[in-house]
Amino acid sequence: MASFRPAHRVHRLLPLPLVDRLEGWAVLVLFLGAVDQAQSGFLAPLAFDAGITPASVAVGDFNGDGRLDLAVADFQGDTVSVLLGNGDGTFQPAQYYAAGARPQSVVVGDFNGEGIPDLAVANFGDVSVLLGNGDGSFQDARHYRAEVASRSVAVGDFNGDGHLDLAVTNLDPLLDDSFGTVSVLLNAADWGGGP
Ligand SMILES: [Ca+2]
Ligand SMILES: [Ca+2]
Ligand SMILES: [Ca+2]
Repeated sequence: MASFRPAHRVHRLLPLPLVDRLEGWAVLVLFLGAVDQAQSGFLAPLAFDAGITPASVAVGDFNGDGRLDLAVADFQGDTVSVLLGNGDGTFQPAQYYAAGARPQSVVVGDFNGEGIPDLAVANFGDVSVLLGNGDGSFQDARHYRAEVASRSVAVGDFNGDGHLDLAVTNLDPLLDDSFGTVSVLLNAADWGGGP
């Protein structure tokens, strides 16, 4: 059974969310870059269904076709949805995967190191990891304790061992001693053969 090591605090920081939650939106809005010199800025947005309250979006090529795909954390749906890209700025209908309670943030990384992108999702009280299958689908979420309420998650190899780790912000509504922290979950590098 794979695991991240238990969370521990490394800094005391203001609990500013890295990603704002857009509660009430039922679609993911994508702004396309300008395609010629006459058009400055972004074109009009294209919208794709992405759950009840999409809160965070991340980018990766989940099915290995060379076209960028999207992963969206849905706060009220308790899911992460995956929209496979068509390569022209449009996306296929979302596929939904259970992520945890009240997911707020999603990042992409190859956590088990086999070359296929995976997802990490910050939920209310834990972080879930959904290993990618390489065809655009994902395995059942594995859950790792964080603090009371994780608002944002970031990925990086923080101890330089070649395995991607996670940093998770903690928003504690009870204002106890976990308030104002960011937790680091080091990758134990043992993911086994299944969830
Ligand atoms: Ca793709
Ligand atoms: Ca992987
Ligand atoms: Ca590491």
